[in-house]
Amino acid sequence: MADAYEVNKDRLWSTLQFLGKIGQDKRGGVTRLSLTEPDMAARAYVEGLMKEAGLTVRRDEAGNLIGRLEGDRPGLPAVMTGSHIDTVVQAGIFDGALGVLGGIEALRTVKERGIRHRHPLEVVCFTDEEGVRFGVGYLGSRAMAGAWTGEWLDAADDRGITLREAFERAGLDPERIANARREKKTVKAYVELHIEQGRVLEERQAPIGMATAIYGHCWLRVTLKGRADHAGTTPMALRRDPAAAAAEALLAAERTALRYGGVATVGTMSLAPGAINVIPGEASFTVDLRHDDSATLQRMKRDLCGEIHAVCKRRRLEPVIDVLDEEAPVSCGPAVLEAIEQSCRASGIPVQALVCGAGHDAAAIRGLCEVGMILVRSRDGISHHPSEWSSPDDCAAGANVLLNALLKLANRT
Ligand code: HGY
Ligand code: MN
Ligand code: MN
Repeated sequence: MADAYEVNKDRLWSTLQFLGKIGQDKRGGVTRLSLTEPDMAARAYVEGLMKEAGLTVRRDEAGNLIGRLEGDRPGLPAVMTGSHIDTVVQAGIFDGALGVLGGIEALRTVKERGIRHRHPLEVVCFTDEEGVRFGVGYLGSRAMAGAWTGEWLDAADDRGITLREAFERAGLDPERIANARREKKTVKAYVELHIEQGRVLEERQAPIGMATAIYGHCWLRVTLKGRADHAGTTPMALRRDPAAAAAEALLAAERTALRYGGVATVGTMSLAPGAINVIPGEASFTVDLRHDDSATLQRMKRDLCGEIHAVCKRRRLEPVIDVLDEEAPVSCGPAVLEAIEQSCRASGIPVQALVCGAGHDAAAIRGLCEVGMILVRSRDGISHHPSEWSSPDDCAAGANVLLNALLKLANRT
């Protein structure tokens, strides 16, 4: 086996640019929320690319697109790669897309070059990794790993469309999503290529990184109910103002993150009824808590909820705190780490180990097999933003490391 195979860099870059035009948002960036029309158009493009690459393609009950290349021993468990093409709002064009298109490019290169491999190779385009539309992420990867729960089907987006309806409109049967579950014996390992979305690699002047662990997250929706009233005639001492309480809660989230060395984000907030001269009756906001240690993440959640309740007691408000989504931190597996390290060395790329602050489908697939991640440098560390960017050279370098890591895993029993 050659030391280090290389993908077709220009072809990878042109597919990234083409996919990046699907779901362009007139406010800037791309918006391809899960199972919306732009997402479905992007899926059709990806399915066509998988077929063009000579892969057998199937869509599982969760809508995951799975491109497969049989190996010399079809009965062996698959070595899998993949990622997502759904995005956040006004996103960049690399988040998730690089992992799906880089995986297709890697398998296409194996096919074109007739490179032998024992285990089957698969590339997966997972359904709804981001969770932005319905408040629950990793839907496709969790379904594949057997962690699907039907409760999610009643989650609704901001137009009141439920996840159930969205699956039905996409031609999927909501009652059969759990059947996407795969047996552990059918998958050997999973390696995901993804942009770093942070600034560590740029600070180290390194094009490629290897994740050793992936942060866990806890998503909360907090609703504070007070009493709407007149902005002019209501004395400050008589107010039950949820907006002021929300401001205290936001600062409590920031303090909690700093106290535990994690991160906390309030990314959405709304006030009702929402008029300049009306004291709000209700404030609603979400909190995204993250840490690379499970027990610490739970302490962050417990502390913050306690502080919110204390603020509300003092201000005579009623808090409702819903846990929307939780995923524990995961460690990357030794066999995958070794394959990535060897693959970096074969390409003459220094190995840069780092913990991944962003969440990925790999965290859910850890329930199925060993996982690992190859990270590609992000310019200025920016992501979830239209100016998210990685260079053609770095993207190709990441896909080359992926290609050779997959082959190493697929040629060992
Ligand atoms: O939120 C995340 O870290 C990822 O983009 N889903
Ligand atoms: Mn993302
Ligand atoms: Mn992503």
